[in-house]
Amino acid sequence: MTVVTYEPAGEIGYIIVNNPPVNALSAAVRKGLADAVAAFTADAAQVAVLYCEGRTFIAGADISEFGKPPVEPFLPDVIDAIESSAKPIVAALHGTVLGGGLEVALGAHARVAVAGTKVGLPEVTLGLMPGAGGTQRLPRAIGVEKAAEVITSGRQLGADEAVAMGILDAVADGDARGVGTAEARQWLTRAPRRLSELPVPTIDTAALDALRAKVRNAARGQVAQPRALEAMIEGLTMPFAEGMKHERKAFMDLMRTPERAALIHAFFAERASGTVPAGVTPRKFDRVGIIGGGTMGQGIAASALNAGLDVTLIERDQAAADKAAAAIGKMQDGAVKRGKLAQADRDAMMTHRFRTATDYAALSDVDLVIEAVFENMEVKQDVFRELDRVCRPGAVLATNTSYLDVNQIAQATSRPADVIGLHFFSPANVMRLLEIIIADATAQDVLATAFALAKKMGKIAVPSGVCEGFIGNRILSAYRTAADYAILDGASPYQVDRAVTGFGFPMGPYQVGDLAGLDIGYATRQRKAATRDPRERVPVFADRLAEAGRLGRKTGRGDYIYDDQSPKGRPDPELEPMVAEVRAELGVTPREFTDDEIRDRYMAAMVNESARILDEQIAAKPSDIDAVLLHGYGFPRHKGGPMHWADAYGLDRIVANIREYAKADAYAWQLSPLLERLADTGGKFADLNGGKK
Ligand code: T1G
Repeated sequence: MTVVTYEPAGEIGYIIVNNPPVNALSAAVRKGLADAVAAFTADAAQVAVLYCEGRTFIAGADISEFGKPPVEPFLPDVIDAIESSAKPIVAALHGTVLGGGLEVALGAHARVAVAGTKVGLPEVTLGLMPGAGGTQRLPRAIGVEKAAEVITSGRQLGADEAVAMGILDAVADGDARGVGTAEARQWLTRAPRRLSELPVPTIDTAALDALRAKVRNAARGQVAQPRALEAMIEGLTMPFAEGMKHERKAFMDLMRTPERAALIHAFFAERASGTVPAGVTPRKFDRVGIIGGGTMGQGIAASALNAGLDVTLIERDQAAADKAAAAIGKMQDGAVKRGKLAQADRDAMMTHRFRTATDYAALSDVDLVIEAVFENMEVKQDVFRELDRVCRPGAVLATNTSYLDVNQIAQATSRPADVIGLHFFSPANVMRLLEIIIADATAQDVLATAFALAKKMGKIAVPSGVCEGFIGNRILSAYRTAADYAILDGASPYQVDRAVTGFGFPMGPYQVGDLAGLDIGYATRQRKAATRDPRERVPVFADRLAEAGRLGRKTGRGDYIYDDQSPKGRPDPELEPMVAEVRAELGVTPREFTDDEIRDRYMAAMVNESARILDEQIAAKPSDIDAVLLHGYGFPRHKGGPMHWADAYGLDRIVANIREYAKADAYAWQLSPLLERLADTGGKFADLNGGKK
């Protein structure tokens, strides 16, 4: 397929890119652009319009080419050919013009956009930096400080902001070809205007130092942001051509970093997880019923409303229904304040697409119901028996349970094929992760409906089989237990949190526990006590805290103390003596831990449980587990997720660690046969991703 064509049309010629799905700058597109510029040069046309077919102007370099040997023509050379043209080339933009796409536009002599277009240089989010002139042309167009902010944040800018900044010349209504043609007519008698020929703007060193500090703080262990900033500044001290070479060298250095490999892995992992089963048509899901107006029900309702769906929320009485409605309205008011939602749209949504009821009969014609009531099997089974009675045939019946057996819930109905699990993460209108729990009887078109709902909601959908905790919470339980055992053996919760945040997590397990509430873990341990294997060690200190009413932030004390003096929590001097007392009761002689050992144990537990989940086919592939940990549990994105990290760290090292730990506690450290097999054969988790990009 021809991905770039040149269309002569009298005094204005058209360079048209058509490389679905996002006009990425593959080798063929780069070659096609170079050929099209040559054809324009030879043509009688006075001005050319460069635009794209499909949903967006060029959205960047072709990420699937990264890590492979680079193929000519290289992008900087193609952009140089565009900018060097003796006749003006107008870039007409639409969609999301990102990375190399914006760099191509910066090489053109004018840049106009269709209303609604977004632009950006997101390379740092991939562990890279602009590598085709972005760090040298953008500062010449908008000044150093603004260019530095755009490049190191990697954020997307709306067209109006981009015009105000000087990145774009104009925004207009219409389609790209039309908007570009109108602009081209203004250039019929003008000479090309080249950004590379503009003088280097002065650099305010004070502002720059402030930005350097901000970038260092924000980057938190990442290398791309600081490197991009320094490469830009250094390049600007050189003539343009030298600056370009300097940029390219820095770009290629970053291309070789493990952070870049991890971030590209994460990019594809989150896109490879939730695909609709081939050839299966999803059922309708325009009208959604939600059972339960608590925190989860409210968040799910807001997410469904934001996706354009019609929502009926059921609560047990009018007061509870009104409270839920008020809370959802407030969430949408927040979206209006943040500029994410127009007031009129907010009012229309809450008036026409949202309602509450206290009688299940209100659900008689909905297409899909999401139950979000108390996490108790009997309560949920009662709800599903009622749904089975009132919902129309073919309605999808979903539970938001975070760990209960979806098969048992399905068996409470006469239509188990219509039952599925949709495990949202709180707050459900913010967190993108959605675990789709496939029960034994779940029909394929019900599964397809769940994936289609997730896509409409902008969720990252990951399929999971039925087990306690599904994928994320089951793995969380494993690495949380490893942390608790380190405490029993001598470490402090504060050291564990420091070691884990030092690895890159935003919070450690004890900070997370205090936030979620220590009563949750306590209730789980109580629930399991009767069937617990006697070899399993119990974090008695955690029970002591809960039994003392120290439940974390919500009671002002948990593992940390929370008060006006330290709203984010400070260590509690009473904690370590209490833990020491527990160790004495258990006859444990405490020992020192290094942060590295804590991290190794934490990660070994995470990887080992992940391998078990893969072996039991609860998760479909390792990159799905990465997507879950990245989007639901704060795993540092520049490490790619536990599976990608484990491959880089070395499966043989992890297996050796587990075998060492098992000498002291064989029950806790039972090595996954899959992990052992991979390590023994030099395999990697990546080998199990089914060839996905
Ligand atoms: N390269 C290859 N494939 C890409 C791609 C890219 N840049 N962007 C998207 N895709 C694929 C994606 O994998 C998916 O494939 C499909 O397109 C739809 O994507 C030189 C070096 C553009 C905002 O970082 O942010 O330029 O799963 O599901 O939600 O300095 O894709 O269908 O097979 O995300 O509508 C800079 C990355 C690269 C943009 C669209 N560019 N992409 O979002 O669709 S580095 C980026 C996005 C660079 C230069 C440097 C989003 C999107 P499949 P999607 P979407």
